[in-house]
Amino acid sequence: YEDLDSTTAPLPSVSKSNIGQRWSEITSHATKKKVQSWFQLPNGNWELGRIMSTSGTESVISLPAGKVLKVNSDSLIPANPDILDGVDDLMQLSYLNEPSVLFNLQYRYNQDMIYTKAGPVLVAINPFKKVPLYGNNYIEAYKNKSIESPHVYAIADTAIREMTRDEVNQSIIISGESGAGKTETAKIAMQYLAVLGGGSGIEYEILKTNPILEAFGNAKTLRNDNSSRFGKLIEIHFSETGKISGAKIQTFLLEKSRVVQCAEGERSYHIFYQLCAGAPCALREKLNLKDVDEYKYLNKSNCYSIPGVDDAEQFHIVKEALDVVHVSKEDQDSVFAMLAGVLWLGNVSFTMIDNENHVEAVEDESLINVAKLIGCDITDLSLALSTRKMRVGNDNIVQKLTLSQAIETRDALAKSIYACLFERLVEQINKSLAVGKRLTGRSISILDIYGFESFDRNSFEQFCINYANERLQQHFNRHLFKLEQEEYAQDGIDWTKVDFDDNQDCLHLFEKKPLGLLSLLNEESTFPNGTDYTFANKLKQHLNSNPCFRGEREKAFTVSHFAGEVTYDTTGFLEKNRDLLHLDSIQLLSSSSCHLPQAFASSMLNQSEKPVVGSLHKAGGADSQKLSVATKFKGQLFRLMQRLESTTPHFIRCIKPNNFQSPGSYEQGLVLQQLRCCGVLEVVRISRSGFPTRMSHQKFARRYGFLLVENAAEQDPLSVSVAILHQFNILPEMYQVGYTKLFFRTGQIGVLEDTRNNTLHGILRVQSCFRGYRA
Ligand code: AOV
Ligand code: MG
Repeated sequence: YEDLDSTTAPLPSVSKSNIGQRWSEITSHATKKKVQSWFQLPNGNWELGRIMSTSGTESVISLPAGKVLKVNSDSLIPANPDILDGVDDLMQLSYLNEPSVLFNLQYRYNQDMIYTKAGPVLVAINPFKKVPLYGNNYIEAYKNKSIESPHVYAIADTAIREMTRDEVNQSIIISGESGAGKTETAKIAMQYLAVLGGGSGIEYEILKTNPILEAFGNAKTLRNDNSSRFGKLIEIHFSETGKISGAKIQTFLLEKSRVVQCAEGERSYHIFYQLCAGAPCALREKLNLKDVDEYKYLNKSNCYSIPGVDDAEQFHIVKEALDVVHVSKEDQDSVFAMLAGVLWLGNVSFTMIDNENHVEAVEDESLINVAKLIGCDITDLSLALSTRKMRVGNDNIVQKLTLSQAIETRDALAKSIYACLFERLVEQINKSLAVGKRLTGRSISILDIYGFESFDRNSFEQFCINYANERLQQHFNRHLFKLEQEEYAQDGIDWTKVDFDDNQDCLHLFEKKPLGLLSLLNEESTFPNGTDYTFANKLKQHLNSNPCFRGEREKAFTVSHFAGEVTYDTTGFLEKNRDLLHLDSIQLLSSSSCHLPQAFASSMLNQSEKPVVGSLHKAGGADSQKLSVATKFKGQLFRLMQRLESTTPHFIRCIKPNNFQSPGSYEQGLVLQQLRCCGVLEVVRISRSGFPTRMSHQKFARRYGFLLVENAAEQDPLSVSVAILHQFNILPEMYQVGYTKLFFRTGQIGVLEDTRNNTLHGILRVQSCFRGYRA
């Protein structure tokens, strides 16, 4: 520790536990040079100070604004020399501790440098304002490599290069909490790919899918004004010549419940507000459109607009985008009719017809409009909403519904229509993006799902969203920690294992059979007498010994997720998991004179494992053949992970610097919590003390063997490799020789590449001189 100001100072593996010990060793020396150090204020923030003196275990530190404090030396954490302020890769920090990383990111953030590398991972901090980092000039610069600073463009560029070089499909995996910037980042990556792979025109269509999917699948939540309520994987295909040849979008579990209700201060899907604000007169009349506050599905949450967003203008953008992806005007009109139908459905009310609580639908403007918009007979509609046909023994009977049953039936119909509409749009978009093209070539997939969520009240939707995030975190861990370290072990490399927070226990809690959260939920959902209450009790009974689980009072339970604890309220879990639409409603849709409702009905019938056409519901109503929502979602996630496993991943971690969606505010505690839970520091630590570059002995010998002074033609690749390393005096700590490969620390292979290039140039020069001489 002689030269603390040197950039090559102490070596990597500083863990939280040995910082203190190390620091007390050096403080006596440090005082002579008034070394900088981090001091934690009572509010948890860190401040940079200078150590004035140290005696025994105490140090005197001077902080900004003239404050001088006497503190315990062990509470001080070493800071990096000024020369390292704002490095663009955290790997370059001499001291890799939490305050230094926080400060480095903040230093850059304050100058609108929102991107920083953390070894192989790109960290992106949401600026919540326009930053001048995008557009064609920047794209050009990253393409020509005339800019080196970290950027989404650089990640996209690497993905294209590696796809071409290695002939392996690539993925760009974007994660982070709700509102951290995943969707924006995904769009920025798409923009780069579109410019570099553009030419056929299909890239324009691909970009236009964004406003459509956001209108139908995003909504304002308390965390994010444009929160994705579905997961999305877009696979962009390239031809041999590197041009985009088509694309395919896969979506995951749309939050249906939002169609019929959302929390105070939140909105339903953007498209509803856009339609009401932007529809031209003729369309308004045809759909009998009212203002948003007249629709019950929209007016309960007391939130109609989003600051800075013009819904009417957005409506035109969406319509134009629909044109671009070849949704015909007639199809667009049917889509809008379905949307208006859903809104009017919410206004359908019921009246009591006997003293057993049975109801029938009120035949008012709402009911008439719904029947017209979805193309059904008004009596059929009324019956479908207030009665249920059932089979008891050999008899068909008609049961009248109570008020709550009728409301449930009405809302289930609205949710199903919307979900089918969303699926149908994605299908149509996919047709347009793949038309006449074979999607078999190389591809780059971009994954943008809903981020980790924790509200005051968390329900089934958060449960699914957070489960998906656990799966994704596992994928991240596997690639950056497990596989990396397994590769060292397999090749016999001398390596001290780096620990990381494995989330396997939490995933087990969800997935274990038969006693895991998902299994127990499914089991309870199939019991006719199961309720949210019995479900909660069952969880407590079977899972209380699991360290990731805690039973709470009443119907609640808490899960320790990798990103923090979340308490879930089981109200509505079973109903949402069953997601039943009664056969009466499906039959209603298939009786429609319009093609969309008919198509929805047949797709709903296809979703059941066995066809239920013609068969009537058993008493009790549960259609046991249908897969539960949780089961379907789990299957989708497994297939997604499998697909991602066959690609080379590039990870982007989005970070939310404050909870107010406001520019310029950087809350250290909030940032730190996100860095911690996704293991950013550990990734840097592994990359720095590890050997990120590797090459097989054969490849290495072939590439650099000609540089050897002594002829090595006869030797085996391993001996040639070792001879090269010796000839170029590569320091022993900079590489490791494995059984099959050589492993290098960061930057080492660059030195050899330079030598190789210089030598090759030299040879070429000599050759051309020689040719000139002969001529
Ligand atoms: P998310 O996708 O991570 O949340 P978004 O990508 O929707 O978050 O970002 C939220 C908001 O942050 C955006 O609407 C922008 O206002 C702002 N923002 C994000 N990235 C940038 C950027 N690079 N430049 C400027 N503004 C940005 V969620 O979908 O809720 O998990 O489910
Ligand atoms: Mg999003």
